[in-house]
Amino acid sequence: MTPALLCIGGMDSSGGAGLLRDAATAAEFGLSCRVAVTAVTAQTDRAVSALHPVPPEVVAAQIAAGASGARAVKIGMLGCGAIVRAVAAALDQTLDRTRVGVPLVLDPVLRSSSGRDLLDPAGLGVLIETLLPRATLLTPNLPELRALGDWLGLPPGAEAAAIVAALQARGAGAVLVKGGHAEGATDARDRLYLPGAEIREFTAPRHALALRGTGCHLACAIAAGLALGQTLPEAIGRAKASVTARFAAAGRADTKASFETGTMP
Ligand code: PXL
Repeated sequence: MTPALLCIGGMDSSGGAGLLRDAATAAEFGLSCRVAVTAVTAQTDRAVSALHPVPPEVVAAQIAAGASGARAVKIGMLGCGAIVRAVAAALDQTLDRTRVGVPLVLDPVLRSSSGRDLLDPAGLGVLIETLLPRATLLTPNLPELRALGDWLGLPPGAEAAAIVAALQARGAGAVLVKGGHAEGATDARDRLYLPGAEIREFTAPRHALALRGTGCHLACAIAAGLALGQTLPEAIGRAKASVTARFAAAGRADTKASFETGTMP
């Protein structure tokens, strides 16, 4: 039987991010994808025009139906505190009953790239209290890391390492800080903080092209690697390669499109 991944997150009507991106990533790694939809969004690359949360009990029912036998869990957009709570309770009930030690990758999605909040402020606190202690890996970008640090009461200019230490003191496992939002950076430099180990760096060339859903892709590809029994550094390395390949393919498509419309220099 094809091993399954359980992806918990939102539907992005444009198909750029969210669960459709997760499903494509799972397929690339030869896994089947079960989903628990937390919200339906209507969006383009420029704006989110509607956001409809799914009732928490329906989110919980999807997890109860899909978690059993899943080899790993990936969590993305959650929407609000009530859904975060329902997800934590449903994972507790279903996974603990069926299987101990299922890896969980938690992508703390706070905003769309177009700037709409995808988790309300209360939801962030509930995420820290209920889901963080279960996460094998947390994958914040720099703005998300800052928001987590603010919630934990760290000073505004706190170093990434200090915020990570505070998160690990609250029970987080490994933390992968994604450097794609660093100003002026020429590389996408991600740093893996494993408790009690040296920091490991993963570097990939930074692309001029802005592709939506990169965070979803990376977190889901890491979850896929863990589902297949890879170590965390191995899974991260392969996941970065998968994201880089998508950029390369999109770049080729972009070049082709501009050639076809006659705008090539
Ligand atoms: O990339 C973060 C993200 C995750 N999930 C959904 C989204 C987005 C960004 O737009 O729409 C559903």
